[in-house]
Amino acid sequence: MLEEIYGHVLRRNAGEREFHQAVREVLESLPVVLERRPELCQASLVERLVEPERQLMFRVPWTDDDGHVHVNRGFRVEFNSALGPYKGGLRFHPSVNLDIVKFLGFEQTFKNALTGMPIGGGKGGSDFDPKGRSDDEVMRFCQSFMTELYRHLGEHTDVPAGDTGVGAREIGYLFGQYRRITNRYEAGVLTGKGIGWGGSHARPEATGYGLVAFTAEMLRTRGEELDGMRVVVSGSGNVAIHAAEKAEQLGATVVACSDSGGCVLDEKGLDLDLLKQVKLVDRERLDVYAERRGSAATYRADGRVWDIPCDVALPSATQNELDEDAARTLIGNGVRVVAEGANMPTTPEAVRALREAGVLFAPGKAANAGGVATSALEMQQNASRVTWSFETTEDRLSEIMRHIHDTCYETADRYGRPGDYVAGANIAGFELVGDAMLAQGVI
Ligand code: NDP
Ligand code: 2IT
Repeated sequence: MLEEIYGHVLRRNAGEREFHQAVREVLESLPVVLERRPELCQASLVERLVEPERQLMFRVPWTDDDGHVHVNRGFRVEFNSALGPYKGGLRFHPSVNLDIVKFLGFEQTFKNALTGMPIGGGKGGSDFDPKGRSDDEVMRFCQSFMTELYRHLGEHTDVPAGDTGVGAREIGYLFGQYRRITNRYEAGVLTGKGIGWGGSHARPEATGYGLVAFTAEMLRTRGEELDGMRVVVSGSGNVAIHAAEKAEQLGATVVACSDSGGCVLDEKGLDLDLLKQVKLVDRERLDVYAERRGSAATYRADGRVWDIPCDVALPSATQNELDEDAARTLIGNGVRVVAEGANMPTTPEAVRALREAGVLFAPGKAANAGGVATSALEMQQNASRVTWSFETTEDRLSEIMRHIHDTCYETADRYGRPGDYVAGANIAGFELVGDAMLAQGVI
């Protein structure tokens, strides 16, 4: 039956390779659970689960600083609302298309379920490239994007946040336009807001911090800890930098990171203040980091970060960035843990190679769920019009990451796949969403 459903997904979503990949990976985990719980394949439940509830695609025209008009495409895929309002980020990157947004929305549905919080799954974005654009251009783009999207949003309907290319600056412009059009101060309609106007402490840090908390939990099952370990992250954006920061706080040395231009090796450990300044404030490339850092760091244009020996690898840039060849190099160099900060960064062949070599592997839908979980904490704070301290919020995040880890670990055990976090995450996420869909009837 699952093969038949997958065949239908291939035909109905022709050419959407990332979406196929994400669906296949989940379906491959399901035979054991459907055998034990046949009610979860009644009423075409799996067929409904792989079909988004709603897919929105719209034109986004905007004017650049020289007066030229550009036409981008906007997307929002509202994938599943069985557990709560659609929730998930917006990605602005030239590679964004319907395929990418659908794979992300599908993953988000299970990820959000694993947090144990009342949020459904969705994702959106645009093929707009913010690189090299002025703040004014980004603002005009965001305003045009929201002028269409606002009618589909609402704190009880659909609540976007950031993702690649969308951070506090973009969320500010998007929120301003939403407030202006609707004449409502509806703080809970977007998350990742600034701290002075409805944002949550620890939301910027949450995905990276949560990723490292999950990694530490995995190591604990083997009686090990991060202290003294050598870590490599890919990417140097929101997720990568905050993962590096938490890993350093726990006593690890983060020796390398990357961006779309190349990677940097810094044997004594990355200078995170400098990295934040270069990447998050100045919006510069990593060669600028290496230049300002002096002799401590080496920059490798087009270099592969996975060639640098490490105990822990945290792919935190983009989908399918860690392939089988990279996995074999990591294994050869003695890697102990690979935990996904990005969404689907490891190819299926690479995941197989890592698992066969006994490397602890954490799928993104579990390991990077700290970001969206803290978004849900932001929604809670907005609903009750309070702001918690950084410490309170981070404590809750740590508790949630422990809960997600234990859920995946115990579910994998319960279904005869001990230590298989991919199976654990997929099965636990499926049971949570599936049970709710079953209870709510054929919709
Ligand atoms: P940012 O935009 O802050 O940073 C992205 C980083 O990845 C940059 O260093 C960028 O390089 C690099 N990158 C992006 N696309 C590519 C590409 N095609 N090839 C090579 N490098 C690339 O994004 P985030 O850190 O927020 O997101 C990173 C990943 O984490 C994404 O997969 C996202 O979906 C996922 N994620 C994000 C969450 C969040 O809360 N922000 C939550 C959970 C997952 P450059 O600077 O050169 O562009
Ligand atoms: O992939 C993700 O989980 C995110 N980009 C965060 C989504 C959110 O709603 O905070």
